[in-house]
Amino acid sequence: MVLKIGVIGTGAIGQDHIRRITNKLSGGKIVAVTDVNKEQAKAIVETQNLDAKIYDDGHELIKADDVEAIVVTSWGPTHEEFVLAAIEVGKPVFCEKPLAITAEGCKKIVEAEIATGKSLVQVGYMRRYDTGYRALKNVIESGKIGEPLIVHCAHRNPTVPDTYTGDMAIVDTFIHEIDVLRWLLNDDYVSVQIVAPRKTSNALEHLQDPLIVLLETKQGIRINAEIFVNCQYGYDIQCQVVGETGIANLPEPSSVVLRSEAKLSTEILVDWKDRFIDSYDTELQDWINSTLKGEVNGPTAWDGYVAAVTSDACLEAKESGNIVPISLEERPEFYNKNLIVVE
Ligand code: NAI
Ligand code: NAD
Ligand code: ISE
Repeated sequence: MVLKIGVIGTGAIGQDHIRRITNKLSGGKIVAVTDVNKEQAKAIVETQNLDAKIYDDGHELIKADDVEAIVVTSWGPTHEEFVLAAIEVGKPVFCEKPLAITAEGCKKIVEAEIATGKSLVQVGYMRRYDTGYRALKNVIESGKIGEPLIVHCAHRNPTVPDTYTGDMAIVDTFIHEIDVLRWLLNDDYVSVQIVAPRKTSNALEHLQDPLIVLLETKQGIRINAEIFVNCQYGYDIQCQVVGETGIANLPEPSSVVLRSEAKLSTEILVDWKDRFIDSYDTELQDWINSTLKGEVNGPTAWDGYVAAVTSDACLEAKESGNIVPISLEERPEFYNKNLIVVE
């Protein structure tokens, strides 16, 4: 069986997802695309030789009879309307992060999905599919380092475009840590504080970069995370868990160890596309497979909502400098069946 997919947003990641579904993965076929930049949508249809119709807008694509499932890869602020429209017609939807840019928007999606009684939404938090994060989770759960006490992490991008706003450090960048750390620790957050160190001279005028985020979890685990989006030297994701009896580090991406010119060195990646390339493949293959079975196996709309509640609190903490509480309601029963299993 082949899942007929429509893609909304043919920018950087939309094109990547189209290429992987078309050339690398099995069980999915791109039958429809749309983008506010129509030329860009046409270009991907041509270069990939897709047998796909180009729609004028996302809503027409969602309603099209031959579109069975939707991938939303347009800009973050547009996600909410497209996911709600897909739910309204009962079609499964894979939405890139963030699910919506506010907790209120995500809540509407959660309520609409529950009202249909069907699991329809998966959010693009691909780090849960990363072999490194999965290995780290297995170590924590094996008890080899005792109970986790502290987590040190860093999310570093070499540079960001001029369009990158101050809030994007949280809603676009740090949102990955927000999701993956609660999954890794099997915990939720209770408070956040954000402090600003000396600003790098490489950041644009409007941007405070880097930032240090201090999160506390329900179990009392303390997380300190650096967000540094103009670090220049590479795309670098670090995560170290300090436990009662040992320390566990996220594995570095594999790279040839080079002895040359009196140096022992390994390369550092520079692009997010390469760092998590395998995770995107695994994530979308899992989405296609589970969608064909009428299930959602990956991060749910509830996970998207929790990430947004947390990122709202982070934005407040960034603005005020205060310790901001994070309060969540109980997870609805509807989402208990979707808990991802790590092999
Ligand atoms: P992009 O700017 O390259 O692409 C977005 C595309 O969406 C553009 O082509 C734009 O014209 C189109 N678009 C915007 N609004 C639209 C609308 N209403 N209807 C149709 N098309 C519309 O951005 P990029 O980097 O591809 O990011 C897209 C999304 O993917 C964002 O939500 C971002 O957070 C997420 N993303 C996720 C990553 C991950 O690691 N999971 C990595 C990069 C992006
Ligand atoms: P992008 O700007 O390259 O692409 C976005 C595309 O959406 C653009 O082509 C734009 O024209 C189109 N678009 C915007 N509004 C639209 C609309 N209403 N209808 C149709 N098309 C519309 O951005 P990107 O880097 O591809 O990011 C897209 C999304 O993917 C973002 O939500 C981003 O957070 C997410 N993303 C996730 C990861 C990840 O690691 N999971 C990485 C990058 C981006
Ligand atoms: C981008 O949208 C991503 O999702 C990348 O993973 C992240 O590193 C980057 O900072 C975001 O802008």
